Amino acid sequence: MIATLALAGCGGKKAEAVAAEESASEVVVNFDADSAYSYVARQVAFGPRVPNTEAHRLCGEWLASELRRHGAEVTEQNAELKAFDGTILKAKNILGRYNPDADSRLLLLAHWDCRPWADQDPDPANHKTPVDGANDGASGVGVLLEIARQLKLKSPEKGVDILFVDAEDWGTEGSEESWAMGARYFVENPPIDGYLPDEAILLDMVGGKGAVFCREYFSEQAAPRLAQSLWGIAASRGYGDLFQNKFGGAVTDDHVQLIARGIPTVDIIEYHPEQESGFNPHWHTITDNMDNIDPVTLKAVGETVLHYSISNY
Ligand code: AHN
Ligand code: ZN
Repeated sequence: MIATLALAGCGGKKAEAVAAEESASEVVVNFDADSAYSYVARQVAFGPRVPNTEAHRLCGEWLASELRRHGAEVTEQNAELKAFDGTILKAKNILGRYNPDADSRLLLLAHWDCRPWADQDPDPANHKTPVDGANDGASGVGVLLEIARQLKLKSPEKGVDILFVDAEDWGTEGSEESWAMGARYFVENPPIDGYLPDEAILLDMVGGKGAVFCREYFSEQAAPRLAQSLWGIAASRGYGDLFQNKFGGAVTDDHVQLIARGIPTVDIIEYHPEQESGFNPHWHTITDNMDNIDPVTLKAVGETVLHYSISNY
C-alpha cells in the first residue's frame, strides 16, 4: 500500500531513478571469444609445450611478453623441479599483476604446460606422443590472456593477478604429489614477498565442445561462496546450461595446492560423467587439438570470470 502511494506521488521520476540505478549496477563485460580462441591457437602453434623442449621455452617467453603488452606487472619464476620419474624439469611460473598495490586480491590461474604422453589415447602406439593440449592447458591460458587484454582496457578496482603455472601435467596415476608441481612450488616459494591472494579461480579444460561445468568437491569444501557467486553469474548471463549446479566429482589439480596454503580456490573444470575419467573424451589423447575447441565454451567461462573479476564481490 505504501509503495503504491509513493509510486502515485512521483511516478515518472521514480521509474527514471530505478533505470539509472540498474544501469549503474549492471556490469559491462566485454570478452571477445574469437580473441580467446586465437590465443589458444597461438599456443598450440608452438607445438606441444612439454617442459625441457624448445616449444615450451618459446611459448613461455611469449606468454610473459603478452602479459606485459597487456599492462600487467610481470614476474617470472624459474625453478628446476624433479618429476616422479627423476626428470629435472626446467619450469617457469609466470605471474602478471594488475593494480598491484590493492590489498584485496583475486588470483586467476591455469597451467600452461602439456602432457608429454598421450597415454589415454585409444591407440597404444600414441602413448608416448606428446599432446597438443589445446583444451588441457591452452584453453585456460587463452581465456586468461583475453581477460588480461580486457583488464588493460578497463583497470579493475580490486587487485587481479593472472598466473600461468608450469609442470602440472607430468604426473602419474596413483601419485597425487606428481601433479601440479609448478603450483606447489609457487605457493611454497612466493615470488612476491608475503604474496597471499584472498581467493583464486583455476581454469582447466574450459574450451571443449559441449562442455559442462559442475561444482567440484575440493572447491566446494574450500570456497563455497566463491563457487556460488560464479555459478550464479553464469546463470544470470544465460550460461546455466554449461554451468550446472550439480556435484562434479573430486579432481586432483592445481587448486589443491592453493587450498592447502589457505587460499580458497574454485576449479572450473569440464565434467564428463559418462567418461570413466570424468574428463573430456580427448583428455590426454592425440585428438586434444584445435578441432575440439569451441569459442562458445571459452566465452561462457571467460565472461563469467571477467564479470566476477571486475565486480565488487
Ligand atoms: C589426475 O589425473 C589425477 N588429475 C588430473 C589433473 C589434470 C591433468 N588436469 C589436466 N590434466
Ligand atoms: Zn592433463
